[in-house]
Amino acid sequence: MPVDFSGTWNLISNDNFEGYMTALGIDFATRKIAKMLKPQKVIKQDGDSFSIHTTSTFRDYKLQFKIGEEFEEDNKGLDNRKCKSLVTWDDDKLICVQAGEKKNRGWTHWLEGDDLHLELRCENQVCKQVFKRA
Ligand code: ECB
Repeated sequence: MPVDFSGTWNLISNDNFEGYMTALGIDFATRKIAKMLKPQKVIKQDGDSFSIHTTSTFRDYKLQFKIGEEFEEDNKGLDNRKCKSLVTWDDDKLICVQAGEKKNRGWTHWLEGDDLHLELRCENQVCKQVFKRA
């Protein structure tokens, strides 16, 4: 049985979000607002099908995908660039490669104890987020 990420998760730490957003070309004013946010993730996992809904007081972002099936991602409300994205398992880690204009773009989710971890990558920047169950 694979690990189950399902649940509602609240952000408790957010390391180098500023660097990640700068690598994505997010403007100064938007970065100042965005780095104050404490987003919540609602993850639904049903076999190989996932939905990850990231919500905040400023912007929301909803992603749906199936493991191993490449999809068009629009990053609407984030940097608005389109990517060809693919999510796969690497042991108990969920790995997304977001191929497009930005090199080395992607993310990894895993569970550690009771916490949900997320590494967000773009170019040479890595943002590390940790979430606890709501
Ligand atoms: C949606 C809450 C954050 C809103 C930030 C608003 C503006 C900043 C613009 C771009 C920054 C890039 C990403 C924001 C960081 C988190 C949003 C979702 C990141 C993501 O790809 O999550 C994955 C893995 O959980 C699922 O989409």
